[in-house]
Amino acid sequence: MKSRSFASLMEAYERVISRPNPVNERFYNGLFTRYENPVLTRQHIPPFWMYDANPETNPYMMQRLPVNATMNSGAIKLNGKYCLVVRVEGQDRKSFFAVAESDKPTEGFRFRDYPIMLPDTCAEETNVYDMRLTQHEDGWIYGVFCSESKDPDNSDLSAAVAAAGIVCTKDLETWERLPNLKTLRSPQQRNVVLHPEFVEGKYAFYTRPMDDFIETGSGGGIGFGLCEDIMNPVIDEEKIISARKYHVITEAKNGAGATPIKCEKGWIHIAHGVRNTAAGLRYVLYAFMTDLNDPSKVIGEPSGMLLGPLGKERVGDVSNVVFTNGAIADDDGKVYIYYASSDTRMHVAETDIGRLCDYLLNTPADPLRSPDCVKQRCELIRKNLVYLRK
Ligand code: M1P
Repeated sequence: MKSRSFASLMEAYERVISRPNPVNERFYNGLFTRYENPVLTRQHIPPFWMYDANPETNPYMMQRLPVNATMNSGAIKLNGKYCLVVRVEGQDRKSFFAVAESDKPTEGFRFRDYPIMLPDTCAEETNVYDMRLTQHEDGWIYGVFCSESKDPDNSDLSAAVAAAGIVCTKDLETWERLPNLKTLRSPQQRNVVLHPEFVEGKYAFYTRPMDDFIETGSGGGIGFGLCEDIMNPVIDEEKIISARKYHVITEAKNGAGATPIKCEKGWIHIAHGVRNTAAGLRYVLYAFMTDLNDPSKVIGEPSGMLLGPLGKERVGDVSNVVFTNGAIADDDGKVYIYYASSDTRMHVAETDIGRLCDYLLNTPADPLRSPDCVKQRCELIRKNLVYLRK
């Protein structure tokens, strides 16, 4: 094979970054727009993160530290830029965080020169991933992420413990580490999100109680808990606000996703739901709305999924998965939902507050049984036929 020059690798990388991302015109559901291309793939990784650029020490111009995936990203608009804190996974299976930013919400994302160096405060912490970013009313931007360690009490090599790590920043450049969140009644936590406002004068977290690393066990769904002091974050009571149920999209597990978006009608939550199939776990996005004054009270809960994997999105390292941990509500009312497909690459779906509110408040709830689903559909057909045959 012919070795390439580092300059040609840089040219190919620049072509990927500047590639336009047209709307996917074949897709329509009245709720959101999909785009043709992912917004981030491993091709968006700067070559100088992977290759040794010096041909004297790298005569074959070979990748020395390859990257496997760019996925589950926290999102925030900061100083006019659309910023993603991306979960970058090396080929060594370890994830780390890196900021990719763009002047446009749907294309042009470029990584900053260096990944984030998180303060390394715990020798047992082996992997970190899936950061949710919250611009809190206390003035700080918080990042809440999964901090994973080997389970010291289990001889099974794959047994792990998941906890919620917390960092804070003002600029996504300098990060301070806070103690991990303690939930007194749940041994493990993943998919924890900090609410952007104080509730009853306290910090409010969406949690996902789990008995085990993979299985949530008795963990009944997305929880909600208050904590007095973010510098010593402890939650003693978690109230389940979005429960798992038999034969719905959240049967196996669910988890909070993007930081809730505030609008006139309530708080918009975009989460993920998981069910089991003969082909393995299937992850989809779903949404619900909670009360403006009590973000733990659900006031809109449409039936089924908001967004599922489509076409090429279905295939990747962990196939049949879509996952979100970041959305940006823009000043003009548009909402960009950043989601990863199959634990491999990042996409964006575009919608707006008006559509999301209509979806959340006017889509019927899941009637939970097939006969009632048919009745629900027949009622829609009946109304339509009356209207159309007038
Ligand atoms: O592989 C799919 C997802 O699995 C986990 O989600 P959950 O905690 O709900 O099982 C996460 O590890 C996530 O990173 C991953 O995308």
